[in-house]
Amino acid sequence: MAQQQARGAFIVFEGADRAGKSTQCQMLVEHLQAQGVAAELWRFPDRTTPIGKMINSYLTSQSDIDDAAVHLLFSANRWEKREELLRKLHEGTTLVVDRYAYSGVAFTAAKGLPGLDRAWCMAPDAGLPAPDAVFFLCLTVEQAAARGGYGEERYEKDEFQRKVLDQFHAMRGSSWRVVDASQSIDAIQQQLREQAAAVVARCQRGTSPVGKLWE
Ligand code: 2DT
Ligand code: MG
Repeated sequence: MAQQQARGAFIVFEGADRAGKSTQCQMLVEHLQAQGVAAELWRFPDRTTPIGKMINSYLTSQSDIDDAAVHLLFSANRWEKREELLRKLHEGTTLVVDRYAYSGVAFTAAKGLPGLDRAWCMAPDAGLPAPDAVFFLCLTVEQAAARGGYGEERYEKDEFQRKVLDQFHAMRGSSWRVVDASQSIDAIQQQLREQAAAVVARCQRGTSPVGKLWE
């Protein structure tokens, strides 16, 4: 059997808006770097690419795009980063990624549109690199609302967020670590660091090649 290469870990953060994903991602990356682990913070959508700019204009309601078409743009935004993502992992860099294909499926499927069911939503992401772990920051809509208002972007509404959460829960798989996001920032971070250390160590041993969605 061919010797597998040591590589970086691919860690995805998911969860509803206001669960603290961005704060926790940032803290985790800084912690890993301080430990001497090569690590980068990524996020999807990546609004800096030409496709990402179209997505940004949709999310900020500067443009309307057909629901199916915009779903494919979100997926294309991941595909266009695929090569760089794999290269970084194989160079040994751990990637901590704020949202990925699970958000893609959850947000479109939550619209409940005819023809755009979960299976349709999953199809365009099939074959993308699969994360080694998904950290799901779990917060109820009531707890999220108590943290103050949502922003101004499309999707940032209680009723819709509730449907998104239902979709996330329906997708939970074996690589998911569910973290209670109602705890203090430091308590959450402590748990994430322990979980991340195990995933990073496993990938450094070089025994687990990068998987593919939705296998
Ligand atoms: P933030 O930049 O605040 O995370 O908001 N979304 C995201 C989708 O609808 N499909 C996707 O594939 C992804 C990655 C979630 C981005 C918003 O875009 C939604 C919230
Ligand atoms: Mg947001």
